Amino acid sequence: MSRKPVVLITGASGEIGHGLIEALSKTPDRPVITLDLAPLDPGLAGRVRQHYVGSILDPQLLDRILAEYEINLIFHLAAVLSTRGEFAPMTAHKVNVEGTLQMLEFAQKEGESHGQPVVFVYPSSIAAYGLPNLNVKQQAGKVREEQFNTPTTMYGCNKLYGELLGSYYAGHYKQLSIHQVRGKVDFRGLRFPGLISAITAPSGGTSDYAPEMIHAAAQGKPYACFVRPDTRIPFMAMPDAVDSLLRLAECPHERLTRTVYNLGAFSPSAQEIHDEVASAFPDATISFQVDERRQGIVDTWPADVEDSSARRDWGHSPRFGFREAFREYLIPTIRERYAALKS
Ligand code: AKB
Repeated sequence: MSRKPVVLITGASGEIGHGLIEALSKTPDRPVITLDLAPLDPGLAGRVRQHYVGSILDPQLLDRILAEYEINLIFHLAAVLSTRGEFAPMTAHKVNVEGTLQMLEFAQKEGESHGQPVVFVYPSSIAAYGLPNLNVKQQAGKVREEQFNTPTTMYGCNKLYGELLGSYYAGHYKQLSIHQVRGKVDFRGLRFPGLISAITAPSGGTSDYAPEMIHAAAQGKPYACFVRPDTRIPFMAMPDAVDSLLRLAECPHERLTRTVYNLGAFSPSAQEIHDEVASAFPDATISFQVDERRQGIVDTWPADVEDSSARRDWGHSPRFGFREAFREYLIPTIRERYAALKS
């Protein structure tokens, strides 16, 4: 009996999943199956072949999926983000590390069963960095992949280890075994900056102040930004994040020179984000009420990242800079969305 070839997305009900499902559904020759603890948004459910409500930590569920489908591409999006992870570090470890390990083992079994490497796309994060203090952050400029790999959050530690696990599965899995079982997982990681979507609002992250500020202003709600106005970290508009996932997934393996890539797009301060939002929504009430503990996390993340490897190897090329992201994507789409919800 032959299994059906599909793409698998874990954590599909989250922010990235939303955009990714929409993009993948435009190429019907690549059917998608999804897995998440939550049901899919009704607007997306019709775009996937099958949605499994369940956990990446449930081996029986993974076995069922393996029995039914032939999977050659996995987008492993399921994760507990940096703020939530500090309230529940054991849960973060379970989902982010044990869950990733289960999914890598799943990819290995899939690869062994159909004989082809399974491309495993893994969103990592700027949280994988840990700069020791603000002085070093200001001096560091654009941080390269191998610098400051000393994260201070549970999520950052989990993501960095997830990258290492992926490299292990890709290059050294069971290296002492007499039978050659290596090379069945083609692991590809991207260190995303903070992401901003016009369609969905994030939850559980520490870069959330940017999207929260815009979504609050568009709904006429007051917003207290929890970081200082001079805080600077890299951000990216969601369509560029989705585009980069697809580009990296499609890139021929021989063109890749690393297993994990930095991705940059724009790097505004919180004050610059405030100014852009306030000029689009002049009635917005935005204040700065610094939460020192969340500020402490953002201060360990780089102000900008060096992403020339991604640009050279697989053509990372974000469409939106700071002003375009706001003026051509975020503001018009968010306006339209909340106007439609009102009517
Ligand atoms: C978070 O804030 O935890 C995430 C991230 C930067 O990975 N958005």
